[in-house]
Amino acid sequence: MKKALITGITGQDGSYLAELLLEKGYEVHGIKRRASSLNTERVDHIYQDNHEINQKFFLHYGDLTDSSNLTRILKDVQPDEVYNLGAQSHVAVSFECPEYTADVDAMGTLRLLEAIRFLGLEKKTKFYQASTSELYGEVQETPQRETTPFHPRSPYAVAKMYAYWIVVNYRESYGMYACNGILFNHESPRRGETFVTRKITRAITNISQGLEQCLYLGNMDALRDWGHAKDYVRMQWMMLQQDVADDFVIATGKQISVREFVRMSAQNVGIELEFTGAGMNEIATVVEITGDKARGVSVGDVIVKVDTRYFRPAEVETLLGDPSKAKEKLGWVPKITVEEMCAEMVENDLEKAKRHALLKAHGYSVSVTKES
Ligand code: NDP
Ligand code: GDR
Repeated sequence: MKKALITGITGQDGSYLAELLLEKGYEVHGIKRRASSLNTERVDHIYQDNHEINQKFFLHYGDLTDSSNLTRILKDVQPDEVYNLGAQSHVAVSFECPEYTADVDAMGTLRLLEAIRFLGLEKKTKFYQASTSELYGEVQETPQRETTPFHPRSPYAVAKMYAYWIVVNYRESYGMYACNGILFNHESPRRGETFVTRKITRAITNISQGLEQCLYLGNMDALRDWGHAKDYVRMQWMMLQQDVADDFVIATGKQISVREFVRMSAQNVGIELEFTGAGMNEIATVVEITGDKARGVSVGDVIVKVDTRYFRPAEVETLLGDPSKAKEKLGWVPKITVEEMCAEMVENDLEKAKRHALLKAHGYSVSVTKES
């Protein structure tokens, strides 16, 4: 039975990857951080405690900033595969916490690689690094492929650039099976609430139920190549099943703007929006309502506005990936379109919003977190 160790198992990708590996018969170990409140919601459905027989799923307390902890976990687990998904993964937050982001995202990767080497596991343990399209930043070529030069535009992207190159370096220096998946944005109902797609689907569904009045966004012109996390974790596993380690771009090859994602989300609850104004003054007004999903809004309501607080000191305006290499060499193609993914996210958030609205209607106090 193969053993895998996943950092960031409590995150979006970590939870989908853990499910996939358990299905494939792996023993799955994950590193979770100590938090003052429970942070395992995304993996609670696959959690097994140590009283169960044939336990296949294990969680270890740990942190990418703690070398001794990482070394001890690797020594105990002796994994065949390590998936380094743990990170301070929010680009805007990295401008607020640049040093911490570098420590976790850049140094954390080095700590893991060094621990593998220190324990003499470099010929046994295969290593996957969660690299990112943010490396391309100020894009030098469209679409972006494995050979496109990097120009990172945030402390997050700069930290991930170090991680990318240290992975390549350990592969070249020590013959480690270590590879980078250069993943473009991928989302799901499990996406963190402060990333733009989930922020939009939560707010639109809350607004549709009368729980919120207005969604405030930053740069709605930003263009992204959005895929589904389930498709992307399949590729993370595939990358570690090859004879020779290599780096791959993982993307859909299509892009839409943040504005289009708002429009699409609203349409999924029967709201037709008209966008007027530009830049800081852009707004979206409800011009038509169909069906019975959006009971909390009326025609004429302004439900989207711009708040400059969400603008970033340096923006990545456009990202579009070319996944040809992954298709040709690994036979990987994404199965879920952005339209299908958006519909799934809206459906999931609409269920939650309806439950909240029902509780509110029966006199229970409901707090809807809006800050993101
Ligand atoms: P999430 O933000 O959902 O998950 C990040 C995970 O890292 C969480 O489990 C988090 O723990 C954990 N983590 C954060 N800080 C530390 C730390 N100091 N030590 C150990 N673990 C830590 O990210 P995603 O699942 O979306 O992304 C997975 C990886 O892929 C990340 O590295 C991200 O940068 C990268 N990536 C993501 C893309 C995307 O579009 N989703 C695209 C390209 C790359 P906790 O739950 O406690 O916060
Ligand atoms: P990104 O994702 O920065 O691409 O990083 P995010 O969803 O945060 O932003 C995408 C684009 O939307 C614009 N935007 C807003 N973003 C947020 N979060 N909140 C807003 O209110 C808002 N308004 C507009 C942003 O400016 C940006 O252009 C994600 C993360 O998962 C990284 O870890 C990963 O490496 C990259 O994707 C690929």
